[in-house]
Amino acid sequence: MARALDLAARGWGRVQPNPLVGAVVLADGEVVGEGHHAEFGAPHAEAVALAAAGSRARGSTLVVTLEPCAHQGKQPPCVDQVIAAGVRRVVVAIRDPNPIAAGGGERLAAAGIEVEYGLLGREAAAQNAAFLHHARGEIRPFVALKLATSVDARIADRDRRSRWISGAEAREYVHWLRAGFDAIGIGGATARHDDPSLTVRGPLRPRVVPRRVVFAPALNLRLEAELIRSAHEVPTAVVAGADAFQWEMGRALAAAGVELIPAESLDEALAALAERGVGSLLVEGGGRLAGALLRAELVDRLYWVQSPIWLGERGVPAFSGLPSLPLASVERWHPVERRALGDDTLLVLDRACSPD
Ligand code: AOF
Ligand code: ZN
Repeated sequence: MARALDLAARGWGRVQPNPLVGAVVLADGEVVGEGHHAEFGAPHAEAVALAAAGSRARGSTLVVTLEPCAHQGKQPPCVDQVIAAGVRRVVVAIRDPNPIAAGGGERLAAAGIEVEYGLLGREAAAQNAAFLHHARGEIRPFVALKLATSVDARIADRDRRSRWISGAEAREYVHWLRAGFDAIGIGGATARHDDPSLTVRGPLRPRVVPRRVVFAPALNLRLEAELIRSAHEVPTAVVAGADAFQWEMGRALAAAGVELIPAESLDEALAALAERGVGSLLVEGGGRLAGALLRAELVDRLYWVQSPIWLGERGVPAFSGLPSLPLASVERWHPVERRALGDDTLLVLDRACSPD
């Protein structure tokens, strides 16, 4: 199953809003076929793995990260292919919560196939967090915060300089990460100070280029900013109060090709993004936007890259404006990944505990 999860991850940036799925066919203790869902609308992982196994799939065990589908969608139902291939046993990490596709396990069992659920279920749920978020009926986008900080959780030095807090591996990781999100967000102050381009510049080409979203309630932006200057090439939106767009700056942004999204609150902003097809949003700072999203309980996941430096008390805090609750009543988040990125450390935390 660990191998199937690794295979599934290869679909990152290419399959959303569909799930990441990986599958392995085992016969006589040996891997005889592997597959993953590689492209939105393309063959499902199980079909790819079974095709690779060929006749060796007869009597085999199919290990798959998501319950095989029972529906005719852009692809035929996987359960029919599993049954036709003569698979004896199917090991599933998580059930398919998509009501249209669900019920595959029961169909397999009815055909006399042994079905087990839950192996590495937590890991599989974490891998498909955005897909599961929407399957639960959530309308707003899946929201992740990505922050690169010092050991003392500062996102910039005392002069607000933040470039190169983290090292090359971490920056490469961020480009990979961006490719799997529908939108990349930042706050207005960060757009002004850092002038980032928020594009995907790694080896992984996303199927759909993530749109860039600047949350700038006061519309305090510079037209010369990289994000604005390139708005005709890379989709870019600015979220602000409806009144702000009446000003000169609103007209100038529209003329620069920026989409204006009126919203009076973060809730409204996320609803407006969802209406525009944004299912997942990666927010890359700054501290005020991060703090506001956390306060409003709108963050589902935190990608935290910590670098071995200290920026001190005058450095810019990663999360500003959070209430100081007594220890007994603070919410505990759940680590879903910890790993080294060069000298930096990646910690991924989920707010909700994924189901087993
Ligand atoms: C995938 N890839 O490997 C598996 C999926 O429209 P379709 O035919 O691509 O079906 C999409 C649904 O099929 C998806 O929401 C999920 O419930 C189920 N399984 N989907 O994209 C796969 N196994
Ligand atoms: Zn399928």
